[in-house]
Amino acid sequence: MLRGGTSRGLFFDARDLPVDPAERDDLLLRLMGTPDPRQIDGLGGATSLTSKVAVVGPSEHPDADVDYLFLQLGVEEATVSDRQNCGNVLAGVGPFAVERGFVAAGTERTAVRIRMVNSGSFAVSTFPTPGGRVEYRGDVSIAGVPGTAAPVVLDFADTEGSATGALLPTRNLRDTVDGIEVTCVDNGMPVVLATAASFGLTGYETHEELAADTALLARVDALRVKAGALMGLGDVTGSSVPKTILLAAPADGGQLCTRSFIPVRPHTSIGVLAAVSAVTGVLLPGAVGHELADGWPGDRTTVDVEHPTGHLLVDVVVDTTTQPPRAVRSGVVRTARKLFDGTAYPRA
Ligand code: NQM
Repeated sequence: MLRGGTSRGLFFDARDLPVDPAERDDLLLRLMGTPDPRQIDGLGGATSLTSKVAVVGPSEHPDADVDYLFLQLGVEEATVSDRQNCGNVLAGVGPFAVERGFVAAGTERTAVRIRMVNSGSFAVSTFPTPGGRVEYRGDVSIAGVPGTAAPVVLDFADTEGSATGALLPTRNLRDTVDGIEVTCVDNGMPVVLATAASFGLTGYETHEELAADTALLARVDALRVKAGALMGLGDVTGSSVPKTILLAAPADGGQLCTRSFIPVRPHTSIGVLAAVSAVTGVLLPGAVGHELADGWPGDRTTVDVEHPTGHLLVDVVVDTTTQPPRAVRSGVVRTARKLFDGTAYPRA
């Protein structure tokens, strides 16, 4: 069990799990304690951010050392979904690959090339391994995690169209859904961008205020179900994607203020690839929220994204000279920590 960024997950050697996906999913649900709002009889933490699974094994792809399949388990619903990536759990994959001997550690740091099986895209994870052992201790702090830890630097390539096949899955820079102007983007995570103002919000509401606003959550869900169909995702009722992200001008020294919904409950911070996708959208002239990028420094690619519990710095490069625009690269710094290594016992 590792914390990866602001998520926590169970990490498996792919060879230890049943090959049949239905059998695998049944086992994972029983290990996690799903379905149950408290997951009292399993290892889940009673939120979607702590009901995550990484299935990791050596890769046969020439450009990757390991394959990483991400699975999102439900909490109250007995669901297991491979429809989305998770850039937070990804932070634990490199260290886990070294711990399990899938990759030989360097003497100072190790770079692990990871194929994200969910989307067929690639990430390189670089982290300290002094003396050939993973060092989790360090002085980097990330919003939403107490204390400090060693940095895990994640670089992404080929994330555009991760779940939908296109950076702009509706083929439009803007669509109108339920009378609200949206931009739908998929650069690692399919997201629906709208301004907080279009929902009658400031964008600076706390997580608790948003979570208590059941009428708002119903509107967010209705919007994303319609947008999901426009994005070619079919009927996304009950599916973990797309996510909705509401945008506002920065209010805390950052460059973009966000409130995201995963997919309906508000996030306490923001997903890594969700933030990459949001920034990608805002960088596109004509997209919803692009006016917020007016004052962004032209010579820097690092964007400081505000969220309910702090800031996330993401690096995004988009080529807007082509039609349609192309995502070039993106990156983020996370931390990870091994929490527990042992034998888990599934509910019968
Ligand atoms: O967008 C939450 C998270 C995520 C996903 C979610 C993520 C990402 O914060 O890359 O990390 O979207 O359910 O872990």
